[in-house]
Amino acid sequence: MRTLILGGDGFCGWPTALHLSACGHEVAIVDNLARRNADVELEADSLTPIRPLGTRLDAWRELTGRDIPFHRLDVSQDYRELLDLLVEWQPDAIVHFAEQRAAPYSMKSSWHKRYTVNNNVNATHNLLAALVEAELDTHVVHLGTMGVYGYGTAGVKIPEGYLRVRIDTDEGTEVEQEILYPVNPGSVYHMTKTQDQLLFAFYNKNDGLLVTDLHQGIVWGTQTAETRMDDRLINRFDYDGDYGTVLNRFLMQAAVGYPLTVHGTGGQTRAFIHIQDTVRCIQLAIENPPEAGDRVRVFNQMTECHRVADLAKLVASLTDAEVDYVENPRKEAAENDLFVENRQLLDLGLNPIRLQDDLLSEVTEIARTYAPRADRSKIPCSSKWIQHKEPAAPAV
Ligand code: NAD
Ligand code: USQ
Repeated sequence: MRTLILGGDGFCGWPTALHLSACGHEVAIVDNLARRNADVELEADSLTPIRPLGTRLDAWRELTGRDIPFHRLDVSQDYRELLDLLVEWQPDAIVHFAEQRAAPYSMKSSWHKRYTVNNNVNATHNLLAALVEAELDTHVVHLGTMGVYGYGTAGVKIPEGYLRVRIDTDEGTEVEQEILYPVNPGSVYHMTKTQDQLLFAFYNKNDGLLVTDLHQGIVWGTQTAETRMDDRLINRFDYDGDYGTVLNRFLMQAAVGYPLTVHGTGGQTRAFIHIQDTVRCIQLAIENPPEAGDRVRVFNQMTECHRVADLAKLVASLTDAEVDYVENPRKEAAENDLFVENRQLLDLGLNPIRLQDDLLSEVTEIARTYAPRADRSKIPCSSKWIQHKEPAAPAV
């Protein structure tokens, strides 16, 4: 299969490109290196020493004999180049990771809000418009987020994308329908993923585009079977206050002796998945495409739910780290329960890696090994959901 990876230099995209290449797919990468540029802007860096993309690709060719071409273009802006590439390369599947993915980064300022909306919504729309113009029936596999649903569940499992509802008609009868699960984003970033859903629904209805939207939980871990093959293939590990996600941050904080930064009471419950399972899920989605005429297919790509405070306690028990309950910079529920339906990927053959089984190796293999590269000043979360104005000076 010919598979194009948009955002193939990123945390999820790079190991996915290698995994699909190892599985025999003909793979090409598109990326504009925006994520590496954000590190320059934030004066932050991956905990792991990631190599330039050219070095990564040379190493993969040297180790496996497999070539992964790289096209540097901005999916949200370089429409003509994207269209030409699709017409020339005729991919069977496109995995779309090419979005700004950090909630705190998306809330830093009006510039960051506008950048995130322009980048994410236009990238998705350009891809869909280009597929129609190129007259391709390529399967689009998009990385969405569990955050489109919000994290409250009224005691029922969050279904995979669609909700069955009953509505009273004016005639006093009842009609039943399936609708997209009502959205409830908690950041500008998460909001762009809810906009993506509407774009997919429209292009699926109007043009019959084949789309699988993977509503993924928080990805933890670093390495996959392929990125472990050589130091030059190592995956990125974000730990800074904007891009670092909660569990990987706790692992790194434990390794450098920084008290674990639990926001508020840590009552927030979230869905998680290991990076090795991420690449496996994407393979399963690509190799089992929807049929022509199918509506947008939604899979909940997560394997387990945990409360943030419990994760902190678990990491502390493995490492002797201290736990610090800091003021929550976000506007989010102090506590929530979360129950998620994830049958479809399990039925396709996903065999999840459990957090309990792999957490310790992540601490020793990655967090402790690269701890000397850490910059402690980049750990605090400085992006606040509400920018408090200075109180007005008292009238005299
Ligand atoms: P990342 O920032 O590491 O990777 C995204 C890649 O896309 C980067 O290499 C970036 O340079 C590229 N990119 C961004 N905008 C682009 C554009 N306009 N044109 C071309 N390339 C562009 O993020 P990630 O963690 O790999 O996440 C990938 C996707 O998975 C995102 O869409 C994210 O929303 C989703 N996701 C991630 C997680 C997670 O925990 N990391 C969880 C759920 C969903
Ligand atoms: N949190 C802490 N301490 C920290 C960092 C975070 O308590 O040091 C808390 C946050 O307040 C939040 C929870 O942990 O309640 C998760 O935060 P996160 O930064 O790990 O995850 P989030 O912002 O939701 O975003 C990440 C990815 C995003 C993806 C999303 C999946 O960056 O791309 O879409 O996870 S989900 O959370 O399921 O929506």
